[in-house]
Amino acid sequence: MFTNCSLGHCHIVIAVILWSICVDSRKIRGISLSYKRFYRERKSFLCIDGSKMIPFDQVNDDYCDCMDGSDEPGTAACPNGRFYCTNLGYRSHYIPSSRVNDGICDCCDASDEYRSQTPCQNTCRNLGQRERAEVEGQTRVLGERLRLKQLLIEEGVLTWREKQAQLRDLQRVSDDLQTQLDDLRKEEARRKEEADSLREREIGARDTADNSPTSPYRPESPISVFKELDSNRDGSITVDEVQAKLSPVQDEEHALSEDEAVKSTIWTSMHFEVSSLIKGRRGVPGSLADEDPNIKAAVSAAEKAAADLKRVEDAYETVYMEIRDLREKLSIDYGSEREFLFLHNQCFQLKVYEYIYELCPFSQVTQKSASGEVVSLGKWGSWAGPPENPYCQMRYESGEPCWQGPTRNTMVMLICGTETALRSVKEPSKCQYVMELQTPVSCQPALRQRGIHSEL
Ligand code: MAN
Repeated sequence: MFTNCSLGHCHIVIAVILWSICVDSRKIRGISLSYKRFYRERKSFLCIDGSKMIPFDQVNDDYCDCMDGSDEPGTAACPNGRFYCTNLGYRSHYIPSSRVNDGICDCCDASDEYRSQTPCQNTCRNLGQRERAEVEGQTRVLGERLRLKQLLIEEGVLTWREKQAQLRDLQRVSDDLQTQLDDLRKEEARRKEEADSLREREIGARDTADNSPTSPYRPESPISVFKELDSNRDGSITVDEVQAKLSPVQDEEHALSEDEAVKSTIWTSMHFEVSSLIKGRRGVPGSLADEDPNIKAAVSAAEKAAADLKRVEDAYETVYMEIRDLREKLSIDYGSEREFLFLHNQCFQLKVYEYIYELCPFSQVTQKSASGEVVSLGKWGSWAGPPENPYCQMRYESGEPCWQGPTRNTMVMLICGTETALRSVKEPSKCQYVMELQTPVSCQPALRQRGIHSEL
């Protein structure tokens, strides 16, 4: 390079090169836009921590003056200095100043190797493009997962509403049946009453007929006849009493013989017995009264309504318990979304080595060995995530006791994914299991494109 030049000429060239290197290194490099204001060329420079004032030509002179290293952003002189890679087209970041001109390309815009022999290329554009494509892909996937999550939330809300509506319908049907049953029971009672009073009237009419003058020996009613015959009121009728009553005229010719008096007494008491039987029949279940087809129809209608009501009440109870169970398990009243409802009544399996693991959310976890033996790894316990997101972990507890160990427990971690599936099962310590259940309902709209910038 210097072969064709005179010595004086060479001196000038060398001086220019040295000066340009000096100026180059003094050029304020490695600072971000927001820090530029501290490095405006003036007579003096105030260290950014305010600890010291130095002449401005000591900035980037490869000698560390400020405690915070702020006077040497573009050199490796300060041990705590940091160099800002602007990296236009990609992500800006700081590197320790010690890496400046160390022969290794740290900044993708090559700004950290401004005086080294290493030929660094500016790769920021490519990196930025690649990362943007990646982020776009991830955003698309996340968008899809969030869309699925939304569908599951809607499905859950729908299921919940359906269950509530089912409960309301059952309540309504039960109320209607209760009213019907009440009416039928009233009708049954009315018909029985009617039948009873009809019988009363029949008996009354028969008694009147018995007492009529055309049948002098038929008493009006068994009790009154008895009373009349029992003249000494001792509660029994003797032949004498009957003879005295039925032959009032002291006429030997018409007086009853003893035999006639006995027959009459027997007849009276039989009449009394039969009448009492008829009277006692009133309202006795299984008695002749229930054979009345009118009453029988009313009884069976009421019985049918009672059976229907029982069926509906049982169904109501089942749905009511199911809702209560879901409400508690899913913590629906305490912030959980209904998206977890779709997990209810589903089971997920995964084979790991010789075991088939099965997770039935909100119910239980089991482990089936090759021999077919099924062991409980825990029953639904509670949500177990951290307070800020309790619904990202489930605890299943009190499974089968482990031989010479604790009872089996399982922790299920819910992770974001497109499909809902059991992704892994581990046993980090004996009989303590950890599962990963992947599902879109665990996706959060949190992934944000990290600060790629194309302008300063
Ligand atoms: C079975 C399985 C295992 C467990 C051992 C403990 O083999 O349940 O997961 O570690 O029992 O004895």
